[in-house]
Amino acid sequence: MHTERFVSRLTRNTLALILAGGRGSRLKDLTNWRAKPAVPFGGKFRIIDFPLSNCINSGIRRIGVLTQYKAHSLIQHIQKGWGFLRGEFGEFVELMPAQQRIQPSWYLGTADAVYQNLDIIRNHGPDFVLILAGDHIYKMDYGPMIAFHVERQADLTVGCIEVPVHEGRDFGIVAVGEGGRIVEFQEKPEHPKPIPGSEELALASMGIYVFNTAFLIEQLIKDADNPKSAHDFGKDIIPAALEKYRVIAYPFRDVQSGQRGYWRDVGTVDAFWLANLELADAVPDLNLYDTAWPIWTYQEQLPPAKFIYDEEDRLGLAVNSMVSGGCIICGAVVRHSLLFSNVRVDSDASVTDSVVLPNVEIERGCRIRRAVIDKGCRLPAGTVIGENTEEDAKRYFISPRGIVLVTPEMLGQSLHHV
Ligand code: ADQ
Ligand code: ADP
Repeated sequence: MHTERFVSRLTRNTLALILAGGRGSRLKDLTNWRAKPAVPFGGKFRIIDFPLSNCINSGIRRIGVLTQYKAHSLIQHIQKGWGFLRGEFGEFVELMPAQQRIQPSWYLGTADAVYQNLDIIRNHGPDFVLILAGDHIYKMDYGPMIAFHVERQADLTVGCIEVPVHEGRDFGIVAVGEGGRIVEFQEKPEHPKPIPGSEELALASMGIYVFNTAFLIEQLIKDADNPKSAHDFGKDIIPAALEKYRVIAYPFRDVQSGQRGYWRDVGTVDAFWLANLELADAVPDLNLYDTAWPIWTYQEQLPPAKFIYDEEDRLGLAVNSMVSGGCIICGAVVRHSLLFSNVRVDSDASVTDSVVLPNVEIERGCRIRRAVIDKGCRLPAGTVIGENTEEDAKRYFISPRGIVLVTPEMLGQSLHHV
């Protein structure tokens, strides 16, 4: 067991870099105007709040966020919500936009995104660099992972999790040899190899890496000179390092239970819908009420949610649902749904199995089922969604699972009408 003091010395000497530049195109129109890490999640958070909170809760207070694609609302969120760290104690959340610092291009792959910030990394002078993706939902204490990295005398440690083998195609798949050493790494293989002895599972890279700083710098410089490289950690840097260096797999465990932890890529409309709705379960796998591992965010100061009768004495209520601040439900029924901030649901409307992002107005008599409604939509009185797929398909995006995604543009509405 590592002592707390040992771990805190390591986390203090770590710089976290959150890769937040990807579009997340499988989220379809939800990422037309914002980067995937900025997509709202869980009623009042955005996806990036999870890795950021993990850093803070792990005692890592030096954090760079690397942005690129449609970064406006991401930058705004971080500036408004994450400025509470104390610069005078060497703490910061710093934005690192793709800015053509070294070469006249935007970021190529993920390794290039880090390479282009090498001078900033050098200036901060950390012993370790922790590289994270900005687009996963999970709670993880990075301290034990960095301690593991040091104890195993690794050059690079890769956070790993078991996934069903048929999902392995979406990940970097790892084969582990003696002492946890990674002996094979295949980025998104056509035929993922199962873990020996368990045909159903494969070991996947979570895209979480601990590097010794000097080693990282050396590898990035070497990679930048390689014209054949896609400049990506999964495709290039890790496979190239396996033979000569100590690259170790770290098994991810839940902060509370010590079991295989909750870790979700909410990268598709279906996964996004499901992960949000699961939060409304009686005992969800992801506990947002855990005071030992709080998820921080920026939130507007809003009045409490309000549930009222309408003028005809119809009940306004929500069950098996989460309802955020600023919502008003008047004479309408919300079932098994998640309402983000400032959602209005008017008389005689019903919302079922749906995820409703902030500032949405659902007018009189609407019936909404199995839908994701994007920020700022106004659903005119009597709108019916989720009952007739053919009708819906003419205007909206329908996911493979039949979830209807509705954005202001699909409704022919301008963006900031609320
Ligand atoms: P992918 O899921 O394909 O694979 P990738 O597209 O490389 O992930 O993006 C990783 C992170 O970097 C995301 O948070 C994304 O937003 C961000 N990002 C992508 N391009 C960027 C750029 N040019 N600049 C800044 N940020 C950028 C990776 C690994 C796999 C691993 C999975 C785990 O390559 O091996 O299994 O993550 O999800
Ligand atoms: P979020 O929903 O992530 O909070 P916003 O609604 O503020 O973000 O939009 C993100 C960014 O994209 C903003 O700069 C916004 O002005 C821009 N944007 C969003 N939708 C459109 C659109 N339909 N046309 C042009 N710009 C848009």
